[in-house]
Amino acid sequence: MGLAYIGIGSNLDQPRKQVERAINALKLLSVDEEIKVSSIYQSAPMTIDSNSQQDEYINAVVRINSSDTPIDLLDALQNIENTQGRVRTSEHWIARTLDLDLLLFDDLVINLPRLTVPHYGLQQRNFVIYPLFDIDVNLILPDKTTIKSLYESCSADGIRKIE
Ligand code: A4P
Ligand code: MG
Repeated sequence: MGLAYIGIGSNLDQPRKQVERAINALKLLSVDEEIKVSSIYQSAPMTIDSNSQQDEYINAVVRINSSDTPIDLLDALQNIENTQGRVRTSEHWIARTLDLDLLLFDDLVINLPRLTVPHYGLQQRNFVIYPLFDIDVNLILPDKTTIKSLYESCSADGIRKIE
């Protein structure tokens, strides 16, 4: 059994509703339905091509109690993405109905072809750091970085709490 932190992002096809559906689906993955949900944020799209026109994202983080292995959990997350109409292409960072990232799983460090934990962008993205801080102000990453230090040093550019 482990505590899994899952980042939710959507910027297509009614993003706020997509996030709500995802939260409900994640509840069903948790062994005890005792899940923690962060505030909901709106954030400027981080894109590869700065000329690309994408809508703002809705972002949140959920913490569940999982009895799955990390790879089984990743499969379950991808099933939820597919159920919510995620179209997968070889292109990264394109607009999507739903993106679920496994940010942390207890204090595990995982480097598999399909799965890197902690998620590689965690320490650089305010739309991940803010909601993680909402869920647990005392969170410590596997490399001993505290979420509090990331929260205090990260920029608030482009992000606002909407709920
Ligand atoms: N993968 C490896 N590690 C993980 C993990 N910890 N969690 C693999 C989830 N997946 C993981 O992901 C590509 C592959 O990563 C998966 O097949 C899985 O095996 P994907 O979701 O198909 O593609 P992607 O999301 O386009 O690529 P990537 O590099 O994962 O992008 P990110 O980091 O997810 O960023 N701007 C704002 N404001 N808010 C956002 O939420 N999100 C993104 C996507 C871009 N811009 C954004 C936001
Ligand atoms: Mg992703």
